[in-house]
Amino acid sequence: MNKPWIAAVVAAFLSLPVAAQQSAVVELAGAWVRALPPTQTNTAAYLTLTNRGDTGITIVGASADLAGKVEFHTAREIDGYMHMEQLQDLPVAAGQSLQLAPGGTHLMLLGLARMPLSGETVHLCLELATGHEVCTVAEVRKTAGIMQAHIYHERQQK
Ligand SMILES: [Cu+2]
Repeated sequence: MNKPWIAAVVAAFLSLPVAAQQSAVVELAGAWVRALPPTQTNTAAYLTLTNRGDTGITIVGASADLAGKVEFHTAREIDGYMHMEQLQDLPVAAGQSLQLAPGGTHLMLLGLARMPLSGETVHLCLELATGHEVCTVAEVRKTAGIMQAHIYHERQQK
C-alpha cells in the first residue's frame, strides 16, 4: 500500500542469504512441551538454543502447532509468588546458549486448539530478527498439578 511496506519487503528479500547462513548456526536441542489437563488452553514449552555463529542473534517471534500465539515469558518470584512477564525478544550473543526451562524464561503457547497429549510431538519454530526461522520437534510430556505450582515446586528444590 504505502512505501515503507514495499521497502520492508525489499529489505527482507535482500537479507535472505545472510538469514540462511545464520540459521545454520542456531542449534535447538531438548525441546519439550508440558502436557496440562485438557481444560487448559495455554501451556509452556522449553528448549536450549545455542548460537554457534560469530555474531549475536535475536529471536523475535515463535510459532507452534495447535497454538494461536506464542509469547516469550520469564517467571520471577515476587513476594513469594511466581509471576510471568512477557519479553519482546530473546537476544543470544555469539557462542552463547539460552536455556528455556521451568522456573525461568519459557515459550508460552497460548490459545491452543486443544491440549497436546503426552507422547505427541509439536512442531516449534523460532523467528530470527533476520526473518529466518529455525524449527524443531518438541516432545510432549505429562505433568501433575497446575503449571504455576509446578514451577514453584521446581524452584524450591534448587
Ligand atoms: Cu508463561
